[in-house]
Amino acid sequence: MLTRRDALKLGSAAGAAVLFPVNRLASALSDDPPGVPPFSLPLPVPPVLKPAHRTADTDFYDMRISETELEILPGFRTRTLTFAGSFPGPTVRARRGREVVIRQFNGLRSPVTVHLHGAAVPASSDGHPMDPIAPGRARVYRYPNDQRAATLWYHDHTHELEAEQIYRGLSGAYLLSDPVETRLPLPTGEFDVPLLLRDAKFDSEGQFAFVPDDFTNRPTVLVNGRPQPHFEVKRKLYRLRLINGSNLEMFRFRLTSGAPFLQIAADGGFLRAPAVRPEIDLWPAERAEVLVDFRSVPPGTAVVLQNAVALSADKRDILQFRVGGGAPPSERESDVPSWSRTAFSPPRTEIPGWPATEPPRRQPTRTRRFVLGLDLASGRFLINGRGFDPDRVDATIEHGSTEIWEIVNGDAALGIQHSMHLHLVQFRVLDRNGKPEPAHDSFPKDTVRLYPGDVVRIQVTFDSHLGRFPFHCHFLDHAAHSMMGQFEVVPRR
Ligand SMILES: [Cu+2]
Repeated sequence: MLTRRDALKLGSAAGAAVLFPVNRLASALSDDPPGVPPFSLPLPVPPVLKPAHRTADTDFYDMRISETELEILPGFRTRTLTFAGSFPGPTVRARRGREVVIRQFNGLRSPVTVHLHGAAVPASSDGHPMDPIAPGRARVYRYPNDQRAATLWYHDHTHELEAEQIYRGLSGAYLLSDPVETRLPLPTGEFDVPLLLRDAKFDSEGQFAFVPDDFTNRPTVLVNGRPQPHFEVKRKLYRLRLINGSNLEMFRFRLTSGAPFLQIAADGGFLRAPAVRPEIDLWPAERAEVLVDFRSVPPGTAVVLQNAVALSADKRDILQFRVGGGAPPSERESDVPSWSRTAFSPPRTEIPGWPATEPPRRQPTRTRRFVLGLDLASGRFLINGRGFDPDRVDATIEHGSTEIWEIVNGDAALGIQHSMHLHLVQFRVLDRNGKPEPAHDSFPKDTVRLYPGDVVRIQVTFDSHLGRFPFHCHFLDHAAHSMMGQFEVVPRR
């Protein structure tokens, strides 16, 4: 089994040879993806979905999931799995306290489920892998939006098909806002931009080429569905919602200007305090909301968003910001201190009105341990030595309980990264290998990174919905190969 570390040593072509049967390697090498000059395409922003109708407390939406031919690479029609014909899917904008009801019609030939990642929803609306929408059928998902403002995302979760179906297009942003947020001097409208990033490989026909677990051979990063786009920005403050929608790609974001990000939110919403971050790690399914400050950047400047841990130079430059002219900052905006001129010197990070709330910490009642590891004999990815079994519940939890889960990446020797995502909840990462996790990576989180050999402890309170929910590695190709379990929240006795 080739490890990521080995692949780095070998270089990607030799690495691919170990992974692939020979015939497949030959076709992979001849199938050069059509080249697109860097920063030649404009960044699209996915459309915001319009409700079919609204009532006093609920927004109703309709989406059709279908295969659609789209121009992702200039001059090619790529068969893409889409929500409402859009790639990425249309953005759903929800408000805390207003229910969202989405009717999803499955126009594919395969089953699909729709999971709203990071949301506390009833089990019947969770999009459990074993609860699919059959081809030609529809299903209604109900999202109560009874949680803090957050950048969530929705994606397919069909048992064993999720990795391929997400890879072929099935994901989109779901932005939950909160009255607290509207009182903060944060950028809105065209200055509040979701960036859904993901790995891809295209064949010579411009079609998505999917080879499971083939992380050394996905040479393209798409941002909102385009390779290496450019984004014409004004000299303003921007709120960027970074969503890693990759199957396998790991990012360490940085800006070529040397300016840091001001991170305001993690997976499940606002941090207790904004954090100045020269670089931000984001693994599959993780989100970070950042403020990027172009207010004092000279017009005509180009700033590139890069991945400092890209496996190849081609994948390092992700998105180019082209700074145009623009009006001086608005009054509200100038409440947020400028830090682009003072790169890496610690600027003030206070934002007036910042909520700075965290739920009270409860006393945990028990600790569970989960070890993630590749079984070399079967090639399956396992948790505590077992693959996913829909009939098995791995943890039965009384409603209202607080638990500590100790999660171990057992693949130190193989050098394989894993992560852990729990449906339904936001948790607190307590510590990593005995050291406290930095605040920006601690709470609120629903997906946690596990470097090879890591032992990470998280604290979780199960006080929302009852029922059976999955937990799994969010390297999708691992999840699709069995690295998944289930917990069940039962009424308190
Ligand atoms: Cu994994």
